[in-house]
Amino acid sequence: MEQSARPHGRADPAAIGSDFSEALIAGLSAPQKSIPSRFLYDAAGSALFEKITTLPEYYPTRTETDILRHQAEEIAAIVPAGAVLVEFGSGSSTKTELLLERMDKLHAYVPIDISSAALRDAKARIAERFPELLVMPIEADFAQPIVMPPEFSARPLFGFFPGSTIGNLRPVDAVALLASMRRTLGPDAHLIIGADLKKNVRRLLAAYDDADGVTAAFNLNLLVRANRERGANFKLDQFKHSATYDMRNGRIDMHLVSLREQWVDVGGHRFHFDAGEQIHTEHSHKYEIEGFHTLVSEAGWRPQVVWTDAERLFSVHVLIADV
Ligand code: AVJ
Repeated sequence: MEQSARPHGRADPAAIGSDFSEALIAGLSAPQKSIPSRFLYDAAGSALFEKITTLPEYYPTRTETDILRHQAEEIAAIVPAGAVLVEFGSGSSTKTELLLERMDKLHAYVPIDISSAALRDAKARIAERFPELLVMPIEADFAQPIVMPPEFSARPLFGFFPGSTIGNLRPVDAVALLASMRRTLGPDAHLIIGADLKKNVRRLLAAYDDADGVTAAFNLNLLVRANRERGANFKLDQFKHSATYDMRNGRIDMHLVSLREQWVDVGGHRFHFDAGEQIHTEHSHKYEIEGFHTLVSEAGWRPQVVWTDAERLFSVHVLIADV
């Protein structure tokens, strides 16, 4: 909200806090309780997610990184000289370096993230490693429309949206986001995007409910955060992590399950939980390549290339803006 009005400015921490407050109250007041998945990523949550990416069960990060490493040369060949690489939700920008290594004719790199700390660290590291490259971070929520710096408007823009983050959105919302990215990037744009693939259900469930309980801690951190930031009194041992696969919608659903009947206070509101009642916390959609192609087409993108790994666990697509 605030961020979109000032795409180059600082996000207002108070606005972000009240955003969490409002989302929490609204989400817990609905008949099906929920907390939006974007709130998983405070400092502690981001650190837990980084740990998830190294777990043996969590194949997406490692597999996508391997695909990008293998195809970096080919991707770089598609990017015209003088282009600008725009990354949506750049975080630590680790995967980006694999591409930047090959893109020696790139004019600028524009990482977009809501975390000013992540942007500062990424900018310092990348500027040091690629001294010729102009790095121009934008502190913003990529889910909001973003205005590119006008000096880039005549240049070919290359979007980069790895991590299968698109999978967190319901298909209608995914189409809306992809269409908004197309508007942000302009008429001659490309988009490199990662999408997790449908596979054996046991493998999927293990990736979202690992043996060490890191994903459980990542999910429960939402309640830790509500207690710390919003003065809530969730008892952490009275909720448990759950991950299930919804076959019909082709997605993993994460929930926090109340282990007994209880009341919880959150910022002056009281919420009742039945024993076994669930708070929905994340969707993670899995695609077939054809289905993903249909989805991107609805948002005005044309599939140009797709790469997968030998086990067909994950897919990386290059899309072109349709005229
Ligand atoms: C960061 C959205 C790709 O859906 O796999 C990891 C987040 N959730 N384990 C995903 C996540 C549980 C992740 N994404």
